[in-house]
Amino acid sequence: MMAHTFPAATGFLVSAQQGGDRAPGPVFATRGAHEAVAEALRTQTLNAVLVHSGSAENAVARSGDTALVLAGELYNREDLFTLLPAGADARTDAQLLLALLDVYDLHAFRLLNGRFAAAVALGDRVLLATDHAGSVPLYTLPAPGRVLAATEIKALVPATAKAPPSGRPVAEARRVRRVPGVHQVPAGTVLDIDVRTGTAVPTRIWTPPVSRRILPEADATAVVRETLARAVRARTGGSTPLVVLSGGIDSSGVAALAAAHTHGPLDTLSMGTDTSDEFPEARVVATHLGSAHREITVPTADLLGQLPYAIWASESVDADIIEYLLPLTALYRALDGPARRILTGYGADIPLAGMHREDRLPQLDTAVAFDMATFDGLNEMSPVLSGIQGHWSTHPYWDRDVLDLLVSLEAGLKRRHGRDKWVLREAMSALLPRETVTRPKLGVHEGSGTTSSFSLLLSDAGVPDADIHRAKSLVVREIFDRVVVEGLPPAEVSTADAVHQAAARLKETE
Ligand code: IOT
Ligand code: MG
Repeated sequence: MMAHTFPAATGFLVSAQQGGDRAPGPVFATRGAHEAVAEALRTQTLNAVLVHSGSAENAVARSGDTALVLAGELYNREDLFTLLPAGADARTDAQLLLALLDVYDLHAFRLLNGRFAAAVALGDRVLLATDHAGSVPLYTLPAPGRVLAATEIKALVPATAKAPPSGRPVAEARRVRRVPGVHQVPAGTVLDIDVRTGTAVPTRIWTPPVSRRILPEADATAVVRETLARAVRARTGGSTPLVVLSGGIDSSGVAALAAAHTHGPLDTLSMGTDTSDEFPEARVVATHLGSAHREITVPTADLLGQLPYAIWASESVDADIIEYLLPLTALYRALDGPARRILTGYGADIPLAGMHREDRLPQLDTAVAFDMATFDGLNEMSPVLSGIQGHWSTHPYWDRDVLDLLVSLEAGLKRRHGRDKWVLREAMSALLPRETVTRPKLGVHEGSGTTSSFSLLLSDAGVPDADIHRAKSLVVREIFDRVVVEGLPPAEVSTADAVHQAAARLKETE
């Protein structure tokens, strides 16, 4: 049961070297034990440090001249098994992937529905890949003779200081701010790297649907309910999960479906601040489902002080995304006690255009297409957010099948009968109270007062209203440079200092 409760590993640093055997000594924000492994292949050695919570050996697989490490987990194991010869040894997700690589080579990644990052040493090649959504971020520094890769930028920074940019450019990959030579492995892409030259060739293994499906109302709601139920079940594991619950339709839908697969009451948790909360709305759902419900109130001053933790964990430099992630970071940090498997409703608004409060169909589809073209690199789904407290989070709406389905539904099913996210609301209507099903969207950054409190902090520092958004970006980048690039512990970095620096910088450029 333990093995099914947590992935075998939740992060890694790997170094694939021709002939080498130097074990790297990394830092991670993800909490967990570290285990070093080394696999000597014919022409290269794969050294890795795994972050894990007890079963690191299950995150490594080796056969012949191939070795791999996997952080995270797969959700379509049963389907994948049917592709393997009878009796194949595929007890762990890492072994399953190894067996599939043997049959399909890098195209194995086209088959996977999961939340993972993987590094494979195979002959003279290194394959690096994440899941379709890049939901476990992966970074690389490929150089002739040595390829480095890690699930956190900060684990690669020491290597860039010692060996300045001998790294090779990576086609189609985003560079990391102020960390020379390091690139983020693009979502839905396998990088096939020649370890002798450091040259990377990308292959797309997933792309968001660009066409739209036409379905009768009843068929659309049935398929949404079934597909989401399967995604929730695959993520529920062997023990009672915890659902982070705002009382909106997204997280309430996940909670209702999780409750159906859980023996005994589900655990739910809501956060609020002293300025704002959604406690009454979440309580309605908790009562309806009979969950063991908890509320956490974070003082607003404390919340903004945790900005360095949100940026340290997510390694994101997008100020809007950080506003969504900050209240969740505060929630996870306040969740002490044993490590939990956490389900969220994060990401539902992207394929359903829930953030846009848009009732015109062309604009709605434009918003969906834009958001699906721009999510990569924002790291909003990163497991490190909860990983800093040792928890494992997973997001059923970004299950590959759920996402493919929701994106592809024609816009009129998303906005219908005067209601946003109609198809989801209707799909969940039998499982939830009427008031939850019809409740209007309130973003976590709004419900917790994060956006307004952050704005106020900047106005108080003398930033004019028109510059607030720019100032937020400056604050986020300033903190990123401290906690990611320079590697300072977040506890030693002050939001207030970053705010004053941003205000001063804006004055200079006036
Ligand atoms: P929102 O949808 O409000 O929250 C995301 C998830 O965080 C919820 O489903 C819930 O599981 C958890 N959550 C939110 N508020 C609370 C709370 N008070 N207590 C406990 N858990 C809570 C932003 C947003 O509105 O979040 N995220 C959007 C859009 C992302 C935009 N990104 C992009 N365009 N690339 C989303 O789709 O989730
Ligand atoms: Mg939501």
